[in-house]
Amino acid sequence: MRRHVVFAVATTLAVALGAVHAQATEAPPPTPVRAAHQPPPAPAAPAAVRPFAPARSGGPMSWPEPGGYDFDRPQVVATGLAVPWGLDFLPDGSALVAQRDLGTVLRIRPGRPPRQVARIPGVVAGGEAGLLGLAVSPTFRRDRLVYVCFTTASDVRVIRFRLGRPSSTQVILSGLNRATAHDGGRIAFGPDGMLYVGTGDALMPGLAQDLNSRNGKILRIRPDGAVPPDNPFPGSAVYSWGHRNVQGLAWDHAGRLFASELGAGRWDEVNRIVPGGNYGWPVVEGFSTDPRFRNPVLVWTPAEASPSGAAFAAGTLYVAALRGQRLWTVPVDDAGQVGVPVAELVQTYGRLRTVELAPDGSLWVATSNTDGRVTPGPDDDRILRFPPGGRTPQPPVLPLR
Ligand SMILES: [Ca+2]
Repeated sequence: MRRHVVFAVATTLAVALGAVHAQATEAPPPTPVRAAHQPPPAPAAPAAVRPFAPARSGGPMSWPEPGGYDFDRPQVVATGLAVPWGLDFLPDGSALVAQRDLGTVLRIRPGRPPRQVARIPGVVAGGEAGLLGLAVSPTFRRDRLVYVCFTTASDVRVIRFRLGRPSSTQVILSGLNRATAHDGGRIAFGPDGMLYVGTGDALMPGLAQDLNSRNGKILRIRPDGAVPPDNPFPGSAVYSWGHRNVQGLAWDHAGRLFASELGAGRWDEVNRIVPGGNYGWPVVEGFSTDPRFRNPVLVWTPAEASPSGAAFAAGTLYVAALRGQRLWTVPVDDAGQVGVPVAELVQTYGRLRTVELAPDGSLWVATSNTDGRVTPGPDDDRILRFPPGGRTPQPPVLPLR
């Protein structure tokens, strides 16, 4: 019963915040919303949210404190980037970042200018398409492999290449439908060593409910592209289905996968992914009582979220919001239940595309103000580094071109 109450507050709050910001779009930027310091809003959750309240016995819930980072004091580690999208780290702590429209990969080291280390052949950008996700091999020290997901003229695909060997490209996954929007594109290695790929419906919503299509899915493949024998649908890369446009993948400390996806206009979602789960799109968006579909653990309105990248650190799920222009922080307890989300960086750096946890415990956030949706500022796009809490912040680094 306690669980019911906590969840109702969380969803009500998300809904209430959305209403506030929808009305405030022409107003000056609001101050950051720190929901944990506010009383729960009075309005009841809308009917669409009510059905999801899993009965659960047990004692009082204790939520880890969200945050752990000083969001007022970032290090700017790169400026002047062109639509940074996928971002991952090399063992030395430097980052590789994919530039969507240019099809290039940059290496970013705090205090040094970004350096181009690869140009991906065959990238055809346009709209939301282009060079999207990037993941460094978990065994990079041994194989030096980097994985990227992108749109060509005819499909969405994943290739891998050896860093410093541009001619070494190898196709891992190909043939997914591409479109000018809804291309998914986030890729990440799970704690099981498998590569997960968030895909979109490519503007063909029905594909999400078609198990013979890899669009509108989360895919799970081996690092060489083969289908693992323990996938939920034998012989298929499909891990979960019924998705609209998955751009965020993150695992908690217990190995549970959380995925963010952009809604069509009513509800953006964070889902806790189980193998074989059907998450409803396009039959339902947000919550439903249809037993065929799994409900999200959290919804936001597109105005307050439009979520892209996601990351986990110290009991908190971080979600980068594009249209919402904020970093959502979501406490997740040991049982995998989500608490009340707290918004950070609200309209501070503009649209946020990507958030990733660095090997040194810092949180890196990439903006997305050059993606054609807003007028970029003089330093856009930027990559920001937030040191872990409790540590002395490093001296600020001069913005680099
Ligand atoms: Ca859904």
